[in-house]
Amino acid sequence: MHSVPFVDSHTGGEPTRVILEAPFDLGSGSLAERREIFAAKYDDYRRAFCTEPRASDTTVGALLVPPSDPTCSVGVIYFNNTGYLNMCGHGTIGLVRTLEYLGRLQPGPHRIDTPVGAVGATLHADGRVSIENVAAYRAEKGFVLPVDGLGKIAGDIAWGGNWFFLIENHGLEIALKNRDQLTDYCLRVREALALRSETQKIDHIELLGPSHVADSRNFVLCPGGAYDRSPCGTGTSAKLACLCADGKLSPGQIWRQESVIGTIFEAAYHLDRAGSIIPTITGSAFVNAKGDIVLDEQDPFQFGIS
Ligand code: PYC
Repeated sequence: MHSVPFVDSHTGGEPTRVILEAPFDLGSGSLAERREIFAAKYDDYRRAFCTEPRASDTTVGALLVPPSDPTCSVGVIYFNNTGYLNMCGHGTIGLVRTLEYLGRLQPGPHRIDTPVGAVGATLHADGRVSIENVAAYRAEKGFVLPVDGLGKIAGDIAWGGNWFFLIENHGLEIALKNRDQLTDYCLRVREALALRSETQKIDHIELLGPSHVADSRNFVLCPGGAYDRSPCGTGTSAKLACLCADGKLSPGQIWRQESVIGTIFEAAYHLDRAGSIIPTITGSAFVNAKGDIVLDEQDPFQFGIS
């Protein structure tokens, strides 16, 4: 039997489980290289941390590792019930609050290494956290996709730390009562994207609609099949890239993105010296559990149900 310490939090309703000590050695390569080793040799542990009976399809795991970028104080590899993420906005907000809870980080600016590059993270005195994400961009506007049962759907393809297909004209109300219908719609779109070599990499689907309290409300289907309870940090970054490309949001202008459950991220972007869009996403997270993952050799489901 062995045990692995963790701390759980939620960011706008979306859970993050920070694994404090890897029970295996990933070497000292880049975070992208270490993520490959995690996937190739230790994927059992991903399932142990993120699937039933210990967790669910909403859980995003965050493995804390030493950074490879010397400007960062920590490194993190994100994963879920089905695989690995590139970056995770809500997860990074949760990670910062977890490190504060553990007394490992104070209010102020920090840098965190991820498989897609270093991100900035500022812990504010009131407990909110701002993430300065990797550069975001729109790769294609108005990509037309034939979808089984839905006809031709047009959407934008954008990168915000993960790949997104963003759809405005879906004809559905973005409301929690419609979550099954919204999930079914997104699953069909994702299946259609997966059939085409040029869009296979897109694993997040984001539906956008009007909000009564913010600039927009979204429904984001995550790769594991669950919808994001938060407004999705990387999805909001992808949305900012589209707004900037359409000339609808200027640098520094605030964009308030509401999630399908009513939680809000405040977002803005600046342009770096190369002219790339650097999104900043601000939100709140709360630590809500801590403990040890216990791996018992006698347990047929010690590495999850799969
Ligand atoms: O906040 O970037 C995010 C995210 C990705 C998947 C779930 N949340």
